Amino acid sequence: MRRKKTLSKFYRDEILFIRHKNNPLLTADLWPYPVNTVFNPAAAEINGETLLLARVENKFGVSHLTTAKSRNGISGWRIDKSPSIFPEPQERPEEELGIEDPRITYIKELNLWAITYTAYSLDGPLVSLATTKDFKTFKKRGPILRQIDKDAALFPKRIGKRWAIIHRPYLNPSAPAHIWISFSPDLKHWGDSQIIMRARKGNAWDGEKIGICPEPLETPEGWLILYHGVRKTCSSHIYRIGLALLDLEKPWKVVRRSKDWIMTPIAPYEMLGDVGNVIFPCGWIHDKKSGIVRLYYGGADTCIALATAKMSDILDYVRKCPSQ
Ligand code: BMA
Repeated sequence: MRRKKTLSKFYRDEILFIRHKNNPLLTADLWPYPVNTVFNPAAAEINGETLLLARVENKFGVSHLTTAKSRNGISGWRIDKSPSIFPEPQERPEEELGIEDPRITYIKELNLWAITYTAYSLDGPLVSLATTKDFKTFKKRGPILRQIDKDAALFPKRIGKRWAIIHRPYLNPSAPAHIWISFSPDLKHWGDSQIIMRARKGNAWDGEKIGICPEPLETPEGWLILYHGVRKTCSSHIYRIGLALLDLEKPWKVVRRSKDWIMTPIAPYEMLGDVGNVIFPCGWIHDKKSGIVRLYYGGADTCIALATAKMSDILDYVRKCPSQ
């Protein structure tokens, strides 16, 4: 492994993604207004800058989404003085308990950014969609999947004639939860749903439930997806991440899936916080010039951190993962 001595401490899980020495990049005390925690950000590149859409939890316990921008994606963050997307329970009862965990997909055909996020209703989580052309004004399009569901990310282009989304419904709260795919002719009506990846059983790192992290990335090898896997322990849960590759034309077919996790909570800011032992990425940016993938994630439901890897190393790794 090539690693400069000047970087931060080496963590035993750093086979691919290396944590940035400035971690955590963003915390509640940097926010321009009083908040409890900032975490699980989606990411986009806009006008040559990195934009994060962070989940921000207020001191009551309800979350909204706020943008932060930086020229290099590491430092010099300019955080919006007020929330970008906030719950509006009067008009949208599904947002009563807040909005959480966004994922951003740029849809070239429509020349807009699509943001899928969890709308927390009194009866559980739903997947809602908002769109924007500039991250200044947002159009909320309401819940798009009808059942209790979360961890959804859209593909950036049609698969055949239809749009596709990866998501994680809760069909049985006492059974493991799996990753599904659904299709739509218009981004509004979704169907043809099927399970594409199951939580593994028992003590596996991804034995309890799994969900997609950021949006799928198109690569020559297939759709690259990062997913979080949850293991239930006697005292709590551990949120780790793994990789999978989906067939380019038939993304309901998993071609490769990592057997082991590729990153586990091990840094202090991932182990200690409001919910310890959690890494939860919702955004990544592939810089095609340098070949580097910047992964933005929440640490312990408390802060925002960055880890980087070379796309060529990620593809080398996933190519060697077991075929499915
Ligand atoms: C999940 C989501 C995430 C959170 C994680 C760990 O179910 O709610 O937002 O980071 O739990 O608490």
